[in-house]
Amino acid sequence: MTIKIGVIGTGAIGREHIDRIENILSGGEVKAVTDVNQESAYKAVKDYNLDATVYPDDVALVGDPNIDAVFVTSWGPAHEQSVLLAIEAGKYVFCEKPLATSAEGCMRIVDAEQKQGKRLVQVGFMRRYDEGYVQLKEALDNNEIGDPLMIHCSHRNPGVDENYKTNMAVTETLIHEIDALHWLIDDNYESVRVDFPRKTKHSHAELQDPQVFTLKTQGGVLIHAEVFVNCKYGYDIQCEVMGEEGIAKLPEVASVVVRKESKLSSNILNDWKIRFMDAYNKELQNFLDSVEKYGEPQGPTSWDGYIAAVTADACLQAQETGEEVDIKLQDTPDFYKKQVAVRN
Ligand code: NAI
Ligand code: NAD
Ligand code: ISE
Repeated sequence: MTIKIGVIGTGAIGREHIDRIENILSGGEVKAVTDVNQESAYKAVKDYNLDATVYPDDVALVGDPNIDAVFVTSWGPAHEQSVLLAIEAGKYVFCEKPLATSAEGCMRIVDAEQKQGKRLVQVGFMRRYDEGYVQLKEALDNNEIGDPLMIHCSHRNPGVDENYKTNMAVTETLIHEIDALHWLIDDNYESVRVDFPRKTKHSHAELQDPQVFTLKTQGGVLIHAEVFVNCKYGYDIQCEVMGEEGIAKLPEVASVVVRKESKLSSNILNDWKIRFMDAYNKELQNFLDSVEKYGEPQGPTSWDGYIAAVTADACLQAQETGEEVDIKLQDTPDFYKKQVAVRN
C-alpha cells in the first residue's frame, strides 16, 4: 500500500522531506501540500513534479479524505494546531520538532491522541536513527563503560541569521540534545542551569552565543551541553559519555584523511541537512513502514515531545533567571509505556 501524504509547510525541511519521500524512500507519495506562503507550496509541486493538490490551509488539507498521513514541517508555533486537526481526523502525523512550543500544548496533543485509542504521532527527533548515536546507545546498553557519570556534548552551527534569538538556542537547537541524551542513558532530567561565556563577535544584539547548559538527571548524571551557533568552522555535533569503566564517544563523520604540504587534514561538514541525511531517511522510512505494517508509528512519541517541551521550558526559565530550575514531569501514561523499536 502507498501511504498518501499531505505536507504542511514547504520551507527548507518540508522540501527536503518531499524530496526523500518522492525520490529516495518507498511506500509514500505526496498528494497534497499547503504553506501560508502559497507561492512556496506551488513551487514545491513544480520543483518536485508532484501529482498533488495545493490547499489554502491546514484545515482544508487535513479534510482531504484521500490523505492518510500529515507531515507538519511549518514553523514551530504553527505545529500544535495542525497536529490536533490531523489527530481529530484520525490521520497519522509526522511532526517536526517541536511538537508544540509549550508543555501545555504538547499535553493537549497527548490527550487528543489517547482519546483516539492508538498512536498516530511521531516527532522528528531523528538523532535516534543516526548510526553514530545508535552505536553509542548500544555501547551504553551493553554496559561497555559501566554506569554513566557525566556527558560532555556540543551542538555547533557555522552561523545563523538575525531572526535567531537567545531562546532559540533551546527551542531550535538544544532540543535535539534534550531528546537524545535522556534516551541515550535511559534517565530523566531533574534540573538545569545556564552559563553564558564571553559572547562571540560573530553574534548579534539579541543572541547570546555561545551558551552552556548544565543538566542534572535523577540518576545523578551531570551533563554539560554547549550550544554555539556562530562557531564559523562548520556544523559539528559532539557527544562524549564518561562512565565508571571508560569513555564512549559519538563517532566522527567519516571523511578522507589527507597528508599534504606538511599537514594532516580531513573535512568537517557545514550543513545539518547532510550531517543527518541518513537519519532523516531512516526515521521517515521507519514511519512509513510502521504505519503500513503495525498500523502505528514506532518512533519518538507525543510523550517524547512533551518531555522535550517541559525540559525546554525549564531551560528558557534558566536563561531568563540565571537560576538552577527544577524539571518536573508528570507520570508517563500507560499508553506511552510500550517500548518502541527504533532500529530499522
Ligand atoms: P522554514 O521557515 O524553511 O519553513 C517553514 C515553512 O512553513 C515556511 O515555508 C512557512 O511559510 C511555512 N509555514 C509556517 N507556518 C505555516 C502554517 N501555519 N501553515 C502552513 N505553512 C506554514 O523552516 P524549516 O527550517 O523548514 O523548519 C521547519 C520545521 O522543521 C521547524 O519546526 C524546525 O524546527 C524543523 N526542523 C527540524 C530539523 C531537524 O533536524 N529535525 C531541521 C530543520 C528544521
Ligand atoms: P522554514 O522557515 O524554511 O519553513 C517553514 C515553512 O512553514 C515556511 O515555508 C512557512 O511559510 C511555512 N509555514 C509557517 N507557518 C505555517 C502555517 N501556519 N501553515 C502552513 N505553513 C506554514 O523552516 P524549516 O527550517 O523548514 O523548519 C521547519 C520546522 O522543521 C521547524 O519546526 C524546525 O525546527 C524543524 N526543523 C527540524 C530539523 C531537524 O533536524 N529535525 C531541521 C530543520 C528544521
Ligand atoms: C535546525 O532547526 C535543526 O533542527 C538542526 O538539526 C539543528 O542542528 C539546527 O541547529 C537547527 O537550526
